Amino acid sequence: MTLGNDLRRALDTDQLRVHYQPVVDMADRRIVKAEALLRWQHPERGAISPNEFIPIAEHNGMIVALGDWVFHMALAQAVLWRAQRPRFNISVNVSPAQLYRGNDEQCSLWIERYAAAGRAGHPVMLEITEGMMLTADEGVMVRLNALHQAGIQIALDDFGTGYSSLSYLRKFDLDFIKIDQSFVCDLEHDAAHMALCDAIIVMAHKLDLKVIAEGIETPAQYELLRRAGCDYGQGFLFGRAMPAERFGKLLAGA
Ligand code: G
Ligand code: G
Ligand code: MN
Ligand code: NA
Repeated sequence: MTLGNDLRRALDTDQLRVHYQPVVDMADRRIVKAEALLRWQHPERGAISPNEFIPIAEHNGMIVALGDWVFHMALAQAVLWRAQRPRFNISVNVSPAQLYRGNDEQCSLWIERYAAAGRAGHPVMLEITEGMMLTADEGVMVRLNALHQAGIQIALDDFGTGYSSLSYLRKFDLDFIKIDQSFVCDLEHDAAHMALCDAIIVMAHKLDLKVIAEGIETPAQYELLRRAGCDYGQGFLFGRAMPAERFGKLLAGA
């Protein structure tokens, strides 16, 4: 049995879960967003990282069904949580393969469901990576722009790690950039990384984009980024990705 075949069955047999990692407002550390992250509990092999199974899903086409499922789950969850926390939203990672030719139907469906869920206030947004855009064709751009025009916000993930980070800021209609965790992890010891974060935040704001810093693990990193004007933060300091039930309790208590 290959992992690819197992993955086809995983979705139908309840082995997959969507976990949620908190994203806080840097001003007061209140949870205002979450990132949806897939988890797979394989019956024999135990937990398998998305780093391992997402590429397989992209290769065998499963990514379309998987991605659709995550979008659906995140949207439903966001609508629920917005009842207790207005403006709360959830970001969903998107693979380029989901936006290739032939997937217009999926895009239309997302837009429809999104509109039905009440798009005012943006219950979900999409995360795309710079890496993903390397392989993007014209159709991918067209579909992304259609989603954006329907009110679905877009974040550029892993910012700073790609080939041509800056050119993407011109090519797409974006709302957020997410500073990659590799720039954040040693912020308090590395003046160059601090300078890069400072510059990214200033530039983003001039372009009317909000900034989410990823991988914040220490109070010092939080404080430095807060003072630099970073809008939102994500990382183990605020919480790891967790099951929906636990996230709901955290929201209710915080
Ligand atoms: O949560 P973790 O650090 O293990 O995630 C590893 C990688 O898997 C991250 O780069 C993340 O973006 C990716 N990933 C997690 N869930 C999804 C998903 O639903 N769709 C896609 N395309 N990637 C995902
Ligand atoms: O590639 P993407 O940014 O979508 O993936 C996010 C990944 O980063 C997830 O796998 C998540 O588990 C991981 N992550 C989130 N916060 C932290 C953190 O504070 N430190 C580290 N090392 N990893 C983190
Ligand atoms: Mn992401
Ligand atoms: Na990232």
